[in-house]
Amino acid sequence: MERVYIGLGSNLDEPQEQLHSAVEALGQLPATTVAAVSAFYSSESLSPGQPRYTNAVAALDTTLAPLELLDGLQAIETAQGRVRLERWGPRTLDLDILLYGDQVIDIPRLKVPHYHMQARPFVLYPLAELVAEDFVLADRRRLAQLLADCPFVGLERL
Ligand code: PH2
Ligand code: MG
Ligand code: MG
Repeated sequence: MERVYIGLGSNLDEPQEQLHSAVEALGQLPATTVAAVSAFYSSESLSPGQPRYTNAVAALDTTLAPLELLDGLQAIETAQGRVRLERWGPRTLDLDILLYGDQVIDIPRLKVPHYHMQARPFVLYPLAELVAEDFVLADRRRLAQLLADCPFVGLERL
């Protein structure tokens, strides 16, 4: 059994509803339970000219292997109308594996810890709600240090 943290994001078609539906779908993945979900946060898109995002982080306990979990997440994205047109395009649902236990994974389909998560307030602040103060990421970075380097700017807790 591994503790896994998933980043959820949406900026199309009622983002808050998309996130609620996604949490329910995560709980229906085989061999997986949802242990906790953070508050939802609203922020500007990193890509200029796109609608605002709603983001959250969910903690899962699962015995799915990393790529089995990734397949499950991509099936949920597709079921909720995700269309992959352009990189970083607007999306109904984005589900990213942020952390998978204490594993570091670097294969073409999957990089864990998730690239860029250390600099994204809409990932770090919801994650911080779900873990202890002295939490250390799989690649040994301390969450407290990442938070100190990533101000709570432009983030609105919903
Ligand atoms: N995801 C992106 C691009 N830009 N901006 C915000 N605020 N939140 C996101 O989740 C996000 C983004 C691509 O994954
Ligand atoms: Mg993403
Ligand atoms: Mg993604």
